[in-house]
Amino acid sequence: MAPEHRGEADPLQARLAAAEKLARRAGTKARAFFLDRDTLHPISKSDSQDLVSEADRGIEAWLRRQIARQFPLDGIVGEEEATTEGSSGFVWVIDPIDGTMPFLVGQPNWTVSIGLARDGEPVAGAIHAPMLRETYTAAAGGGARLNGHPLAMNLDWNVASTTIGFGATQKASPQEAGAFVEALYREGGVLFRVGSGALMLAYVAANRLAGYYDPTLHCWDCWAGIVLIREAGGVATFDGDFGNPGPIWAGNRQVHDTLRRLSGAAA
Ligand code: 2AM
Ligand code: CA
Repeated sequence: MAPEHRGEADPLQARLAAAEKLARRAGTKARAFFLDRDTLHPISKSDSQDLVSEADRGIEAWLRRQIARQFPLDGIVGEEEATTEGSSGFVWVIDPIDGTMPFLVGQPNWTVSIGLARDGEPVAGAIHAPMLRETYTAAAGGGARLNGHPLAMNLDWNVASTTIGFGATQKASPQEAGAFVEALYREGGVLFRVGSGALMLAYVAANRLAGYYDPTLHCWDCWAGIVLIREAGGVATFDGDFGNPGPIWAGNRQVHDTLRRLSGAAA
């Protein structure tokens, strides 16, 4: 065990437990902002639908303080602030509100997403949807859970079995987004979208969607969800990294491979 983890019974389990607790507490704070959202002052970041408010900023700052206090040697990558470098090998990958747009317009489909990397690999995650009263958790080798109940993905489904999540934003190429939707419908698929990539990944893990594709997702939107998918028996490939957004494909092996083909990705 690395010297910085000596004294921790199980460094990963300790962090998963903390991530779940922090996601719930952050969710309670976010819910209070949500119920009073008319008092917020959102501003746009990269485009008119890419928004941030004092709720996102305040909750990320609070999460960073809690993580730094409990795990001072860990790094932190988050949506609203610059990266904190660490030395433990663990990096927290956090989105205080995934789905700022649905949050601001009063939809319930937003989440707090807290993922963990160890030596660059996704190893744990907690996704909390306060308005849906759902908490998804997973740690490498420990399975995935929804409100404590184990999740196991349907391994027989194909893209025509039930709906497919698709998360293109204004950062996506209109031509490629259109071509993917056409290809999906030709294959017998039907499209689903809510404003939280983390929630759509959690829905795949919970067999509420057959798969998910997003051409330009950030690591904080998908890090926790990747662990959920893999621990529920599925496959997730993310071609971005901590510094750059990238495409993500998720589903059982068959659905994952079909979504890659339909999106024009190499096999
Ligand atoms: P965010 O709310 O944390 O910025 C899914 O494609 C991702 O895009 C989400 O995880 C969400 O991240 C962002 N998103 C959701 N709805 C959006 C919209 N209407 N415009 C731009 N980005 C959106
Ligand atoms: Ca966000």
